[in-house]
Amino acid sequence: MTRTIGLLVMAYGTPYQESDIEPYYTDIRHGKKPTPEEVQNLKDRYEFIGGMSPLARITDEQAEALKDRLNLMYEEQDIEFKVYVGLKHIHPFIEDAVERMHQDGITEAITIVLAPHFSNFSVGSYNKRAAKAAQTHGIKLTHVNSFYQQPKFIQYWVKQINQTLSDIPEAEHDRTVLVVSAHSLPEKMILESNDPYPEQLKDNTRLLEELSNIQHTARGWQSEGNTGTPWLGPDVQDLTRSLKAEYGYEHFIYTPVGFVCDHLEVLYDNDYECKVVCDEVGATYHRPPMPNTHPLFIGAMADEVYYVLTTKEEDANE
Ligand code: FEC
Repeated sequence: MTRTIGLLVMAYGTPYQESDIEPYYTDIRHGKKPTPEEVQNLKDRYEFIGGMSPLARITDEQAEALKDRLNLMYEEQDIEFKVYVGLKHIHPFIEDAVERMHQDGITEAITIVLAPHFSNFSVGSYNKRAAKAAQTHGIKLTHVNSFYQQPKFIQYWVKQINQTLSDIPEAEHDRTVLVVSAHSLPEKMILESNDPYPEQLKDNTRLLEELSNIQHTARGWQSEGNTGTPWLGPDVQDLTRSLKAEYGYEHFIYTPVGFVCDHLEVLYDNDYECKVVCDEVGATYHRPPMPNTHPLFIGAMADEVYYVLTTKEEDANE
């Protein structure tokens, strides 16, 4: 008999239309309404990237592609994955997705967040919500916590970095720097809880440095919020200015590896804000394509799911 495993794919979520922007922002702020100026500022950023974000569409495409890939991998074992998308800040919320799994008679599921690095405040908080909802329905959950170390994930970015480098004249490679970044988080939360997030970005950067043809790398944080408290730094824009001042780099290649697709934080924070700084300091801005549904990226997540499920079954058999 075919064994069915729920595949709960969790992601940040984005407004579907302009009228969703205020409630979405309020949800991000844990129920605290943003001011009209803050809402307008966010509306302007969405407007700048062409209206709404492509995130909703790409999240669904990534989830479908992952399900298809897993079903191929597990075909011979007579296991079928059924996919459910659950979002953090807009419908379908994580809890809605778990509810649908229950209605469909799912009793076991694997969860994955579309974010490669683990922080208690990002992936950890998605997992907690999923676990709480699953518990009420007696669904057994297994979590993928991070997948940045998966060889295919690293291969994806190495390939993109080398491709971008090949568009830069070889004589200028020594004056080219790779800026590897992830979403910033409030520093206090991270430092006080000994969170693995900064260490994982460091390790990710090391792997790219070792395996690609790049000669110079720097690590930075991006898209920080406005909470009046310090966030993890350096911010990629400040970093660009200081690298230019100290080393005189002429080319900046940005790889926001903490994100997995085209969305506001990349299309605005990198493609607009970092580009403005590059223009200002007289350097050339480069940003390789995001993973989206690239087979290496989907393969990396599928391999991590396979690894986690296999390890779990081995543990259960011991
Ligand atoms: O619509 C889109 O295309 C963009 C979606 C989007 C993604 C994303 C990823 C992460 N965030 C993380 C943490 C925070 C913290 C705050 C915060 C604020 C915002 C705002 C928008 C937004 N985030 Fe986000 N984030 C995305 C969108 N994020 C919009 C509100 C306006 C602004 O600050 O720009 C601060 C909350 C506060 O003000 O108190 C903290 C983390 C990630 C990466 C992991 C993940 O995807 O979950 C961490 C995509």
